[in-house]
Amino acid sequence: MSLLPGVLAGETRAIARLLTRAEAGAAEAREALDAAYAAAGRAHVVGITGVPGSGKSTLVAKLVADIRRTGRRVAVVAVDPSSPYSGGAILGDRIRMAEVAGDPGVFVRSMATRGALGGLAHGTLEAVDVLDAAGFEVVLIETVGVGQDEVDVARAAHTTVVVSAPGLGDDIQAIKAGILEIADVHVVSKCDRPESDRAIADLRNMLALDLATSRRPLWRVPVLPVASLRDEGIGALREAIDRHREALDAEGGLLARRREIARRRLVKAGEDILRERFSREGEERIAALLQDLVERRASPRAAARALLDELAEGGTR
Ligand SMILES: Nc1nc2c(ncn2[C@@H]2O[C@H](COP(=O)(O)OP(=O)(O)OP(=O)(O)O)[C@@H](O)[C@H]2O)c(=O)[nH]1
Ligand SMILES: [Mg+2]
Repeated sequence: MSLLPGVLAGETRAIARLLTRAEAGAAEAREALDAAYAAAGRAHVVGITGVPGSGKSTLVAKLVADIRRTGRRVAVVAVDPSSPYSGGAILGDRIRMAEVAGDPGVFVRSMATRGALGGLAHGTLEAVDVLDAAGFEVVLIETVGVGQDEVDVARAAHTTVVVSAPGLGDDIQAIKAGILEIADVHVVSKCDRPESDRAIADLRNMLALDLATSRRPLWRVPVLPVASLRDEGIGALREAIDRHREALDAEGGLLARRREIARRRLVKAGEDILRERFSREGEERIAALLQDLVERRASPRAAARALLDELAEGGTR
């Protein structure tokens, strides 16, 4: 049975089922996901990233409640919902504690960190398509900014928020994680703590240096203090996120960003398809080619080419 009509009507159960099937890699989900992609494109996709334990989930729960107060429906996809080494809580718990529990205008989904075949970015963004198609006006993606895959997910958003906590080290952690430059909005979290002034000043200084070489003269990246546990700064963050979307619209940047996201997703999808086919159909052939490689009768590149040609002859899916 197709889940798509239910998804397009925004039915929570149909959405949850399609996401489960997609995550399990069910073949029958493929068509519905392709249709979801076609129906998507209206949501404002916002990436929330930062090092483990920086306060992302706590922030997201508050942000969701604030966005709801503007009347919009909002969905969250959390990748790596809780890293064991950070003391972070599972996002669902935070949401359950927040005032939005039980609200049908809120949908929260945690994704497994990584499928057996890789493809974190691909799967996450397909979940975003489903939620977008289901009529959620804002889709938040929480990712831990630690690896290239996670950064890729954050970059697939229209607006990327980078969260830094004060006092977790002398350097600004975002630099270490290599995510500073992808921020459209910076948040310094846990601003009830005394060290937060220093973190805010450091970030602002860095951005001032950065401004000289900025390729985005029309958008000034703000540094916003937030204290999620005290509900301070959340409204200002929501406004900055909305303003960023408006700025993108106004300067024609949204189309450029959509094209860039589309390009990256196309390449990622291609890589995923290849990886799947290698592991599903290529094992036997790989085993046969290994001896040629070991005995240097073929180079890895030549052998890979031969393998790809064979797989291409085998079908197109
Ligand atoms: N003092 C203070 N602590 C906070 C604040 N926000 C979050 N925390 C604490 O910081 C810790 C991590 O918070 P999370 O929201 O789970 O952080 P996270 O970035 O989602 O963590 P991971 O998902 O594991 O990467 C928890 O102990 C929170 O209670 C805040 O505004 N002030
Ligand atoms: Mg979290």
